[in-house]
Amino acid sequence: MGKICVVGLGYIGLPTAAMFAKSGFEVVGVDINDKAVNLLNQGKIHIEEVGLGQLVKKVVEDGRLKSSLSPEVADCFIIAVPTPNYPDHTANLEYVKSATESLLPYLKKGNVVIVESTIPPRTIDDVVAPIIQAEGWKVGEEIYLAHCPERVLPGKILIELVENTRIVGGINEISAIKAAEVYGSFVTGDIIKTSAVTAEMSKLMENTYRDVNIALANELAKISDKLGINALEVIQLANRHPRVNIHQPGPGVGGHCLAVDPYFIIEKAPEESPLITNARRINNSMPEFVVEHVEKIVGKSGKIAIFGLTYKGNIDDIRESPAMDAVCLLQEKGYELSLYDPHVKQDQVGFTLSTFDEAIDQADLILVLTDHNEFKGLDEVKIHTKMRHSVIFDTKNHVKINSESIKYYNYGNLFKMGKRHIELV
Ligand code: SAJ
Repeated sequence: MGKICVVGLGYIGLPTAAMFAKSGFEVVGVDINDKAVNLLNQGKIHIEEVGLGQLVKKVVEDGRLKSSLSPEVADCFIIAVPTPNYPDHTANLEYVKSATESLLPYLKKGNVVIVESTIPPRTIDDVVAPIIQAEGWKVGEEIYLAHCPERVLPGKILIELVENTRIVGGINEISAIKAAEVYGSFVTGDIIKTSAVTAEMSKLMENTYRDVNIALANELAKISDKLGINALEVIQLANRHPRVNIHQPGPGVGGHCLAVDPYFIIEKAPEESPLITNARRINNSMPEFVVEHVEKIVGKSGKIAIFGLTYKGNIDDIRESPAMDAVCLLQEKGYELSLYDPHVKQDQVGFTLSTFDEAIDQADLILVLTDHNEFKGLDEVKIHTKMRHSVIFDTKNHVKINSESIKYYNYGNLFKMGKRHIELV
């Protein structure tokens, strides 16, 4: 076993570092966040992930994982830093570049350098390799370079890191072989070797596939609203075909993957990607679509209880959340809003959060924007007694309502909304 240096100790880098340590490597984790580094050296973690706390504690106590503000000489370097996007949606590669530069003083012949960060196609060839070459190294001969994207789901990271198929894209064949050997230490899923650019593109296309399919479902919701069709029933029926899988419509697409990655393709080939571009437009238009329907229900003013702010159910992540966009639009229009999200902490948002009781008190509408488990069965008696109007608009088709006197809308019956369903009191 050798030594691995992991640069970037976030949601991907830290679990990856810990898994390598568990499988016998000596691992040094590097981050610019000194608080995170100090915590880790005490065997504690700065992020939430199932099972990660125990694992890190063990490998730190065993002396196999330590953390530092700067890299060290190692056999393999893994870069797992964020790739945020600029306001025009193009990829900001500054962290990837500076992480690569930070390794240069420590590189030695035979090292393997792996980039796990999500990057636009050709970044390994056009951005990362030239930085290493400029130091005088022959990339692919003296230093092996590869892109190995991650594809794990938060909450299941430690399991998926081991079991998922891993794509290993080398700048040349020998680089792919060397990088695949590294992952072979703990990955039980298939490890598939390819070129760096193919690996870059396949990672982006996984999330783009999902984004485009969700856009199709959202477009169906809009069409069905116009034509008086139950979109949810259409999806159910069409999906009985053995080769059809229409996704679910909703208030839009959020998170740091689906709402970001397709733009990395668009920036490289804008003329050739009208479908991907339009899918992004459609999904981005959904908060506005939701707000138009809120207006149809409550009219120009009223109190709206927002249920759910995160980008998807049962997590605490509000990055790129369409729910937050809908909240801003409703606020601009002057509605009184109360926000209820049992997974979000007050310091995460600039708005005041409410309890369930406070949120529904004298509300004219419950607007469900996230499918948290807590929203599945709501207290119908309280809805009756506390709300001014017992109406729910469930953009995730998630809430189960039994009482017939609660008016319930989802994307299956939008067309039943009249111009105005509630008389103002
Ligand atoms: N959504 C819908 N309709 C659907 C499915 C999802 O509107 O039918 C929405 C969700 O509400 C959410 C957004 O899409 O706002 C994204 O959620 P998600 O669960 O599809 O994906 P992420 O962003 O949490 O994680 C994805 C995963 N990629 C795929 O499933 C192809 C994950 O495996 C990747 O590791 C992750 O992106 C990543 O890091 O790239």
